[in-house]
Amino acid sequence: MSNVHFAPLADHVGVEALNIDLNAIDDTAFGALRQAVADHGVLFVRDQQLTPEQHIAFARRWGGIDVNNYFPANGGYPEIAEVRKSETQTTNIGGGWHTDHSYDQVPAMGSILLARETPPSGGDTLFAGMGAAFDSLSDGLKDTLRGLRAVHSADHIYSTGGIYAQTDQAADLKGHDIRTRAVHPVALRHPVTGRELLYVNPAFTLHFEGWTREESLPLLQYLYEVGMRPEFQCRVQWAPGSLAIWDNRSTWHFAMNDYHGHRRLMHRITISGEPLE
Ligand SMILES: O=C(O)CCC(=O)C(=O)O
Ligand SMILES: [Fe+2]
Repeated sequence: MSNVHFAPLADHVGVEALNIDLNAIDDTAFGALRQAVADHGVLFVRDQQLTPEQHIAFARRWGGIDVNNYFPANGGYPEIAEVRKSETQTTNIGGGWHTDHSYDQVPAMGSILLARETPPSGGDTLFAGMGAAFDSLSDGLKDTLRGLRAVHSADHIYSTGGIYAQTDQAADLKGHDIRTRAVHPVALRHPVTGRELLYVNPAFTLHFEGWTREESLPLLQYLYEVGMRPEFQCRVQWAPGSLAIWDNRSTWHFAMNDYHGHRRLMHRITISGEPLE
């Protein structure tokens, strides 16, 4: 039995591991953390003292590392992406509901985000549980979704003509010429728990396969409204040394942008996933 203690963050998503030192956990405790992420979608831990090397070593326990193509790398550590906003910037990264890397053929399993500098207040991150969102749908709609696949891309976000190019994050981001397209099931079975999940997201999903965007939007908008219901969410409040690990298949997240005039710096390592079909 593992002696890691957990406290839920909300009814349907999120759990916090208490009194734990990620530099000193044995394989049993690590197994409990892995199970917690599978079961709750996001695991939150406070007060960690991790150097960049220790952050990378911890990430490698979870699996391979996917280097993000768009975010600036942290100095000497290509595995670590910087998610940052300065005192003078007004746009943040991740300030809309999304799941990371759904535009990849094999989307990342998850991300490990470590807070380095946080504003005096604000800058929380919201997470939403896509298992609970799927469960809440009618049997008829669930059956329809089981027969659908959706097309995902990041081009409208990160390319030269994309959303960030118009903002004060443009100079920090890279990969403007990369083109992405992936097709994934809309009702996904979680590879570990087998739980059914709603796998479309407002940022990267373009349309249902074989449907036009115009035909897809009404149903997508409905699914997004369900996914955004406050009852399926939890909220994480960061301080330097806080760390979150989330599962991109079973959760969405949203970085609040309510701290203008202050710096916020997060270090993110993205963990490789497995094919979704
Ligand atoms: O900064 C945050 O809280 C989250 C940003 C984000 O979307 C990400 O790191 O994937
Ligand atoms: Fe994100």
